[in-house]
Formats: sequence, structure tokens, C-alpha cells
Amino acid sequence: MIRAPNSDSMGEEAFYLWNAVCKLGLLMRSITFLSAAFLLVAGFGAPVEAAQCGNNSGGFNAWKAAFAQEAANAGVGQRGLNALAQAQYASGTISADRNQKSFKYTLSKFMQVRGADTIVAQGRKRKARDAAFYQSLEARFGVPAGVIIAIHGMETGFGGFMGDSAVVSAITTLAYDCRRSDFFKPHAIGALKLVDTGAITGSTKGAKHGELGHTQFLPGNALRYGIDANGDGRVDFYNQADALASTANFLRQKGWQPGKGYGEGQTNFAVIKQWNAAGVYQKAIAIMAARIDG
Ligand SMILES: [Ca+2]
Repeated sequence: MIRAPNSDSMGEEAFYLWNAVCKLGLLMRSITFLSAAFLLVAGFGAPVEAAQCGNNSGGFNAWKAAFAQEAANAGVGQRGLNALAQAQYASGTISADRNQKSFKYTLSKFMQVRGADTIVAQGRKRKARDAAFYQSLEARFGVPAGVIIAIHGMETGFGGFMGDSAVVSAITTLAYDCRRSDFFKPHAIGALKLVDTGAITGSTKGAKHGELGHTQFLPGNALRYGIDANGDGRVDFYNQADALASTANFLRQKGWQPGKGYGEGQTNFAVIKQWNAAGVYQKAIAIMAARIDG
């Protein structure tokens, strides 16, 4: 049977779709309301309107139905659309987003708080232990080991903690939330396309803003810069080789110049700025990288 949607969460658009679903009820017995809504939107040419953002969970289901049309138009396939249908409003992501603290530390305080000395010490060991791998990254992308290792250490403690929020739910919730919808929508589309390719599933976990894997790529960047470095045919941001090669690829595509310096004021420092917008973060990466490479 088709389950009636929760009236509390039904917007005008969802109501329209629900009526249409009821008319087609005999056809739709075995599928859920949302799947039916997606089929109508994607398959039967229902009117297209931009998905309406919201500031709480109330409009999320109606938004998902409308966003499915935008996603389909952007090339998202059935697996991605199914993951969207199953996405849950991520309250934890929204409270984290509302309470985000800006980087107000001085550089030395920031480096202390983030454990820069430990990252450098561990990073030097990692570089020595896996020298051939980091040399292959530099040969292919031009980015020295220290930069990749410093980012890896800073983002997840070398893969020690990669997050516990469902990526598709987190990123679609941020795309729905009115605050920064335009910024997150392309990443939501990216996440759904990653589901299409098999790089992630609807239940893959990441950080609060949907960042993925060892170096915490936002999904749109993951889709664009992802590399299958271990040759298993799949881009997997939870595989260290894939994630680090993808990070080097990101930096190269953003203009990294092999052989040029990356310290503050040098050519490649501008590329480090593309990785993270916070000034203290950028400087900390450059300093730690030089200590790892030195
Ligand atoms: Ca792979």
C-alpha cells in the first residue's frame, strides 16, 4: 500500500504530488510515497520549480521531491535518486553548522591546539616508511610528500577519525537549509553522482558537512578530483592511496607548479589557499609540510 505522508511535513508541492499519486494509486501499490513522487517528477513531466529551502525539518521531504528533478536534470541516475529519497534530515549537521566557530586563534595557538608537533613527528615517520608511494605522487602530480602528509594529519589524524555523519543526508540537508543552499547544492548533486558511480552509498559516513574520507573532500570536489590510485577500479576516499592521490590531483588541477616553493609568499602557497579558506590553516599546512619534507 502507498503510505500517506505525514501531514505535518507536507508542503504545497508535496500535496500536489500526493494527489497525483493517489490518482495513479493502482499502479503504485508497492512503492513508497517518495519513490512515487520522484517517478512523477522525473518520468511524467510534472511542473518544474526550484526546490524550496527551509530552516527546519518540516519541508525536507517536499524539498527532496523537488530537488530530485534538479538532480535528474543534472544527470543523476536512479541509484543517486534512490539515495536522495532515503536521505534523512540531519539535525546534528545543522546544529554544527549554526555553531561553527571561526578561526580566531593566532597561528602558534592554532598549531598547538591542532597538535602540529605530533603531526610533523608522525608525518616524518610515515614519509620514511612509505617513501616510494609519496615519490610516485610527486612524480605524477608534482606535489611534495610533506604537503599531502600535513593535510592528511590535519584533516583526520591520518585517517584516525573520518566522521560519523551519513554523507548523503548531511549534504542534502545543507543544500536544503536556506543559509548556504547555493554553495551546497552542487556538492549534493556531486554526492548523488558518487552514489551512481559506486564510490559511496547512501549509508557512507563522513564529517558533519558531508566531507569524505582521509582528507575530507566535499562531495563535489570528490567527484571532480577523485583518482583510483590503487587500481581496483573504484575511487574510494576511505582507501588511503586513492584519497591521497586525489588530494594531490586537486592541488595540481588548482595550479600547483612542480618544483616551486609552497611557503607563505611563494608560488604554490596560493594553491594551498584553495584547499582551505582559513589563513591560519593555510600557514600551518605550509609550515608543517616544510618540517616533514626537511
Ligand atoms: Ca581505488
